[in-house]
Amino acid sequence: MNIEEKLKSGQRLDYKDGLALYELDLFTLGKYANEKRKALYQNKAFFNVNRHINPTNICKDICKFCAFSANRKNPNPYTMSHEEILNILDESVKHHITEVHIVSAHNKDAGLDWYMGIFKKIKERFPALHVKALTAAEINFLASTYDMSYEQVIDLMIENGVDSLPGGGAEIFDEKVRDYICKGKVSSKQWMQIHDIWHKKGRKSNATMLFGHVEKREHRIDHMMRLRDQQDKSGGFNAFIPLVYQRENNYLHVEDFLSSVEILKTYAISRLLLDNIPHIKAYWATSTINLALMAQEFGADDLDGTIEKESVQSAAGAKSAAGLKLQDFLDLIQTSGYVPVERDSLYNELKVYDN
Ligand code: V47
Repeated sequence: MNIEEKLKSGQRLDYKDGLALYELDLFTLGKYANEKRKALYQNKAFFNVNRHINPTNICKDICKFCAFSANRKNPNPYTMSHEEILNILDESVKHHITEVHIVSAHNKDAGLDWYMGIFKKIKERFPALHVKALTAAEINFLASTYDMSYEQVIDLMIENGVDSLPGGGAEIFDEKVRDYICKGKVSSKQWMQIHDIWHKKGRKSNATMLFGHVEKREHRIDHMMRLRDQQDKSGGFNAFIPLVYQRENNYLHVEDFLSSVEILKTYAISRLLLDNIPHIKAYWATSTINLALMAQEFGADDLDGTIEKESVQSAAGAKSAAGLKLQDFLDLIQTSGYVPVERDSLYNELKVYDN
C-alpha cells in the first residue's frame, strides 16, 4: 500500500509513513491535512487574548539556539520584581486577556519561593486569569536545584495557582541532536515524565518542537511519534506547536534555512500523524503571521494569541516583540477566509467573530 492509499484507508500512520508524507508534493499532502482539519473545526481559526511574560533571562544553561538568555551576545541580564509583573498584568487585563503565559530562564537567584510567590499573587489579584507557566525544563531545573521530586514541584505549582503547562523545552527529542543543541538541559525522557505526572493530576499541557536548525526530517518524525505514544498513555496534550527556528544572535551556526514549503509540510504532517492531539498551533511569532495564516489551510487550527510582548523568539529575530493588536489579528484571520474564534486556554469557545 502506498502512502496515499494508506491515508485513504484511515489506518494509523507509522514512523515510515511520516517520512513518506514528506515525499508527497505540498498540495497533495495539504489536501489530506486540510480534510482532517476541516472535519474537526470547519473554517474556525482559534486564538486567545493572552499576555506573554518572560520574567528573567539569567540562565545556568547554554542552549546554542537561544538568544534570550543573558550572555556575551545579549549582555543585559534582568529579573523582574513581583511588583513589575503585577503592574504589567494590571494593564493587560484592561485588554481583556484571559491567559498569562510565563516562561523564562533557569535562574538560581530567582528561586522556588520567587516563582511560587508570583503565581500566588497573580491568582489572588486576578482569580479568573488562566496561569500557563513553567516549561518542563524549568520544572526540572527547580527540582534539581532544590533537591525535590518533580511531583513535589508540580504539587507546589498547583497549590499556588498554575493551571496549565506550556510546551517549551521539548526542542528535539533525538538524544544526539539534543546533546548538540542543548546539552545539560532537561532530557527527553525527563521532559516526557514531567508531562506524564502533570497529566496524571488531571491537568493539560502543550508540546513544542523546535525545527529548522540541524535536525533532519527523521528527527521531526521521531519527535512526533514519541509525543503520540505519550498522548496514548496520558492524554493531556491540548496542542502541538512546531516552533520555527529563529536564526539571529545565537551560537548555532545554521547554513540552510527551511523553505516555506518544508515548514507547511511539517504542519500538515503533524496534523496527520498526531491523530490523538486535538490542536495544531501555528505560533505566528516563529512562522510569521502570513505563514501561520497559510498553515490554517495545511492542518493548523490555532494561531496562539495577541501575546502583547515577547522576548524569547524576538531576541533571535522574530517580529513578535510587541505582539499583535486584537483588531489586526481579527482582520487578518477574516480576510484569509477563516472565522476567528476566541478560545480560553482549554479551548472552550468564548466568542465567534462570524460577521
Ligand atoms: O522551548 C528558543 C524556543 C521555547 C528559539 O505552550 C526558540 O502554548 C525559535 O514554550 N527560535 C519557549 N524558538 C516558548 C514556548 C511556547 C511558545 C508559544 C506557545 C507555547 C504554548 C509555548 O522557545 C523554547 C525554545 O524551543 N526558542 N530560542 C529560537 N532561536
